[in-house]
Amino acid sequence: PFLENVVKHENFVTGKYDTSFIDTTPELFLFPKRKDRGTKMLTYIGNVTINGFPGVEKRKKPVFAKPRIPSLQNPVAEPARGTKQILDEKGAEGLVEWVKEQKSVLLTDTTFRDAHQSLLATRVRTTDLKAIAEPTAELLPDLFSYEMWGGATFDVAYRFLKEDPWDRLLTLRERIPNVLFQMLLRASNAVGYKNYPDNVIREFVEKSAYAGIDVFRIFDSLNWVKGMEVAIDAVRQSGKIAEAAICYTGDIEDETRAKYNIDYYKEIAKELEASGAHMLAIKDMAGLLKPQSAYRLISELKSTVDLPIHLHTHDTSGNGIYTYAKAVEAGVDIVDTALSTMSGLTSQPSANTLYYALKGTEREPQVDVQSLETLSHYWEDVRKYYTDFESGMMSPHSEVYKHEMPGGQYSNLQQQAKAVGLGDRWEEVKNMYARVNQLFGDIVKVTPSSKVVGDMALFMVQNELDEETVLQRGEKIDFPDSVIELFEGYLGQPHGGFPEDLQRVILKGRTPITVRPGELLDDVDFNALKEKLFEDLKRQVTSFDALGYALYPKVFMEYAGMVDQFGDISVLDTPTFLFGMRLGEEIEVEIETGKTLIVKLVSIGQAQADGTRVVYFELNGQTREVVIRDES
Ligand code: 3PY
Ligand code: ZN
Repeated sequence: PFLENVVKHENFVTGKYDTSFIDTTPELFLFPKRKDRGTKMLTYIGNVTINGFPGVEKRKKPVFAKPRIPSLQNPVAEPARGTKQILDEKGAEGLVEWVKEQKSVLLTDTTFRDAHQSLLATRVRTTDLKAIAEPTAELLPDLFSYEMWGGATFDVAYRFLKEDPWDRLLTLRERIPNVLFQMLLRASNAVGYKNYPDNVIREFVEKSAYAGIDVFRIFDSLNWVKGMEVAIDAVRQSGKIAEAAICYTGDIEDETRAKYNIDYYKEIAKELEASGAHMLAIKDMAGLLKPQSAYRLISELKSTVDLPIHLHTHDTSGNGIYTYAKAVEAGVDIVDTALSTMSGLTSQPSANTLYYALKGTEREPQVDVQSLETLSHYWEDVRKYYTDFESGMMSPHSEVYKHEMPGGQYSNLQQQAKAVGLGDRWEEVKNMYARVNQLFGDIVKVTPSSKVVGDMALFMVQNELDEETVLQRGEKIDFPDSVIELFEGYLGQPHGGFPEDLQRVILKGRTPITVRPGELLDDVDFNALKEKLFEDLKRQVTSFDALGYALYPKVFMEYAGMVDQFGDISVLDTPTFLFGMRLGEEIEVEIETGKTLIVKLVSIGQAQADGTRVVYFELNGQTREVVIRDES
């Protein structure tokens, strides 16, 4: 009877129990509180089957074809040596020399990071990356790097995928020993949306390097070099490659946008070279770099600095391949591409397509195009799991030259607009985004500054505000927090400063800072933090956990709570993770190497008066029931 009581207790069923549950209902606890791994997993599957997954339209689990995973030519052999070995043997400087000696244009593949950040709201799970990791290492050993971590993947892993981003890095590193791993680092904002103390940045870089990152692409969301110095130094200390990026905005060939002319870019390039960057990246996050401008920009930068140049763009306008072709002609060393079925639109241009564009020229990429096609088949299949996260953009979008929204922001802001009831005013929001940029003095827009512009655009559309009203009646307006922080100087300083009249009404008497925010923030005491986490989580705490908490305290604790409730659900296949199971379906779940559970969904009981349902499974042939609250 006691057992009956506990498992049917509402807080127990819904997982809303903690140790206070024991104190407040001691009578229920005549047996160990913890559910076993199997039951936890069945609870997750039962719950998602009945209640669905956030952001996924609730429907019966579709039937997906098994993704086409190429079999390894030689499963026991190491994949061919690649750039990782060059770095490990010759160090950062040696690798830079090697890059300079290459005649062919080198490629970075972004499929594991920016491609899905830009097409699928960053939702691709580690299990789908892991399944194709070894074939990728074997089939694409000639690439410069795989961009596979950082940017939004870090918080999305904890927040939405309920998995540990560090596990992803370690897991992929184990399977891909031959090609450089690259990440996107938002300088003093790390992989977050605000400035962190310097010691958090240093600790983050050190642990990321330790876990497997080789190339750190470092950018500041206002192109403020001062804000990048700590990160560049930390990367140099770690022996890895500091690839400092200039974010590209405006149009160097457009005289009406003189603020961001060629001299602006050349100046920053020189500053970055002087600050110790090993390589220079042009980060064209919105895809604004037009072909002729690319030719001029790369040519002039090549004669301005002695660093390899790595170009990143998004294919939003449809001009991506043409832009790369012109950049290649001008001598760019490396370009970012994605496998064809994960390319185009807000993602990177297609590697497969670029190969054919350059075939037969002296800069033809050293890559086996058949391998690109084979791997693209896998992604064509896997992408179908994530349809609910597609942006809905179906064709090239040349309007990007007007609104200048980064590829990774487009679908996000659209979601945000829907969430605040502005879904049917999306055209106005895009237009307002461009107007806010001008109101802010024409700033660089990339995470997190782009988010501030987006927040302000939504705020103005929602409150029917225009520029004049903001300036004239701003003293009485409560601006969004992110806008206040930007104008206080907590994201750094924009080129040319903030427009003073606007800054005055936003800050309402507060004094903005002009120093590096990191100079004002207290260091985090990581030892104390680990002790606190040890107390709270009641388990061993790693340096990775401590960093997860330091960057995203609330998100990290929610993630830890989920693991406590459901166990490690990263082991579930993606269709099951997003849709649960069909009646009568049987799946296999490898919960650890060599240990597989066979799960069958047998039936789902009627809703009870208390709003719960009993879900009947077979787990390795044994009947198991879990009680799930039906939220509908
Ligand atoms: C990020 O910071 O996540 C970006 O991809 C910016 O372009
Ligand atoms: Zn990008």
